Amino acid sequence: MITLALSKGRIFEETLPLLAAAGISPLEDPETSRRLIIGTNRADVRLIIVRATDVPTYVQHGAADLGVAGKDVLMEHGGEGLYQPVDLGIARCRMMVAAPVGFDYAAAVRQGARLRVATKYVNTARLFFAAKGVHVDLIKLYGSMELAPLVGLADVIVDLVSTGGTLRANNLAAVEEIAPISARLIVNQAALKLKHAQLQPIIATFRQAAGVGGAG
Ligand code: PRT
Ligand code: MG
Repeated sequence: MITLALSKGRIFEETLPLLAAAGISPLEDPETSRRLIIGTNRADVRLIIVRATDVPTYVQHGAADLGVAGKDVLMEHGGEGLYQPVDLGIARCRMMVAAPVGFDYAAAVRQGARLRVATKYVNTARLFFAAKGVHVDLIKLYGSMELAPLVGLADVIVDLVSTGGTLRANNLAAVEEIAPISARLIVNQAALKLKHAQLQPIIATFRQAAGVGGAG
């Protein structure tokens, strides 16, 4: 049995064409089904539906052989025990530092000001600002980071930006890019050896399908 960990929403939707290319189609839609284990047309392949941030954990411990996870999630997790063979080029966005319109971020950095940073990506933010030599107080949030600077909880946020609509709607602006983000195929390192014959064709098909899509 091969187990693939996916999260609902954009990761699931954008992985469907890649699964189709590998001849795999889910028997249920996770958006409407309450099942967390979903069978496929292939008796030897099943999907498990977990939170986006939990995908690397399931794969790292071998509870799933494969998974699809955002680069943001992987940077924060650390990627330990994971093989990352393919940049799938899906669920693209950018990880950015954003601040209220009018906040002089460059001046604050130049003057060595201590910045209050609200984010769910505390590990990534810590490394990023440490490398710049900027002193930060990190404030861990689990969602709606955009609110924090508006009510005085933080000076800036570290969050994902796609269209920029959410920042604009909250009178915030991106001030620095941390990394371009896309989703990666991740594989448990032990499974890659033990189930090589079963996993290799799926990995190869995902690589090819991602390439055909102009990404990867
Ligand atoms: O939503 P939930 O709390 O259940 O979990 P999640 O947010 O971890 O999952 P999901 O499905 O929202 O995101 C899964 C993955 O999609 C992330 O890990 C990213 O790799 C990727 N991705 C791509 C995004 C975005 N684009 C994105 N725009 N994830 C989140 N966003 C959010 C962003 O955080 C911000 O709140 O969308 C908002 C900004 O979008 P724009 O278009 O207004 O700029
Ligand atoms: Mg989300």
